[in-house]
Amino acid sequence: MSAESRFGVTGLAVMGANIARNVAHHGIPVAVHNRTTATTERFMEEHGSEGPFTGTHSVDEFVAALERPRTILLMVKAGPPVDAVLDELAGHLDEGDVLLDGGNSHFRDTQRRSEQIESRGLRFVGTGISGGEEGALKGPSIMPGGGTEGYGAVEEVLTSIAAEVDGTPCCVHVGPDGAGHYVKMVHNGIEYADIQLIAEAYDLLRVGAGLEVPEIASVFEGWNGGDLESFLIEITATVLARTDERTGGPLVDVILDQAEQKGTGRWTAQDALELGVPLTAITEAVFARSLSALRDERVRASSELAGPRPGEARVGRDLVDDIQRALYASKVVAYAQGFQQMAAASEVEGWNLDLGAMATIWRGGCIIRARFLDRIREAYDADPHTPNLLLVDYFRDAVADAQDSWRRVVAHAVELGIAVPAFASALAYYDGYRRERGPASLIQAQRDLFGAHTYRRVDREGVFHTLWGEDGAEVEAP
Ligand code: NBP
Repeated sequence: MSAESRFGVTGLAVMGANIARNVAHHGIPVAVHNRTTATTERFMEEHGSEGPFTGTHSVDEFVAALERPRTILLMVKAGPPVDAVLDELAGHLDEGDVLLDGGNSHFRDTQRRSEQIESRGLRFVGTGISGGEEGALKGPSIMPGGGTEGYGAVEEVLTSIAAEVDGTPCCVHVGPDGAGHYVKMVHNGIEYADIQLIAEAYDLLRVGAGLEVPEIASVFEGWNGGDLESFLIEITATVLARTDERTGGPLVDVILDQAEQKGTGRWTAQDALELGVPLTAITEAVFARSLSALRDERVRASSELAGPRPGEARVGRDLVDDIQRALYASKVVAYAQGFQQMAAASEVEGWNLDLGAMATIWRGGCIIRARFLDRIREAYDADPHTPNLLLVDYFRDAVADAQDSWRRVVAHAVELGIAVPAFASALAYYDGYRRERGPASLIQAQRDLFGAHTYRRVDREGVFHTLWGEDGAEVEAP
């Protein structure tokens, strides 16, 4: 077999197959491979005529089909399969060849693999890819990490297959080793929060404002024409407008209310705990999915636990407008928290992440593409060290305008017994963040009393401990 393919893809399940097709649709010769050869044969039968593909049936054949330096994208199941495939391929490659992992790998695994692969003279590009099945085929948002030389070898292919917004490809070299997969992880975490906030808004519109499902679909369609314009708001309108053929009612009403998760939201929350970043909205979204999964318990609790006594629900446009503003303000908080987490990780890992560039490459191809990502990019262009997006004029003013509505919605939800964990925690974060002095002084005092953990004072330097049980004297701790 002659080495005529510029790019290789191994792993031809839905994501890998669509990325390989995307590459070929751009006229780039691509060699394809899959552990189970029948899958490769099926791929070639179905798509072989779409572009310059070479179907291969063994790792030897696959590697031989590639120009040097070889560039190979792995799109196999995250976890041990990635290590198995990397190990097998590395034994067939030459110095300077580049391996990309495009799956949802944990960034710590990517850091470990970078070291292992690079120590064998190869290059490793841990790459976050967002956009699902359709994005993979038509243009995803791509977040490559790893060293600059490895990225340099694949930049042309990656930027040509990425989504494009205003002539800018949604692909940028994010930073060293695991940075690409880290940013993809936070992206997914933000997606969890965004989806949860929309679910809460829907619940409020339905149970709180008393709207019918088709009316709610129209509300979301209207919201998509304004500041909330985004892929997720758009698809919410589409989903709510869909009728179930069997029952004739809204399809959403016959779908089981148990949300599943694959783990990237949980990883984001876990890492926020490690970093000490207050990532409340994403974490609440993860817990809300966990709660939804306890269906049997919820069904029992619904008949045994008392809720508020039915009062007068405030029906009408006022509440709908309030919910729109509350959703927007809560989204700003969720995004501000996610960007703060990336900034914190960048600092700890020494990645030097360009946060404005992250907002730029999420504008197209991916699930959280939204109008206001342009505003986030502008904020970081103006000040790359912005400590929190809530402090940027545009978002500060938008949240200030929305806050009365936001408070009414959360209060109303509490009165009506509608659970709005993400709306409420986003508001609690906002209120906590804007407090010059909060109640943590009491926590510090308690910790000092029961564990002699010491405290600092507002009026003097140093670390202090109070002899609580004795004479009450304060002593300076060493
Ligand atoms: P899957 O995650 O379902 O993985 C299936 C592929 O892995 C098949 O090609 C399979 O080969 C291969 N594989 C497995 Br399983 N074990 C292997 C092993 N030990 N050695 C070699 N190959 C092995 O595929 P997917 O749904 O296309 O997702 C691929 C990656 O992309 C995953 O990491 C996933 O999390 C990520 N993903 C991203 C998005 C997104 O929006 N970005 C969406 C969906 C998935 P076989 O055919 O021989 O079994």
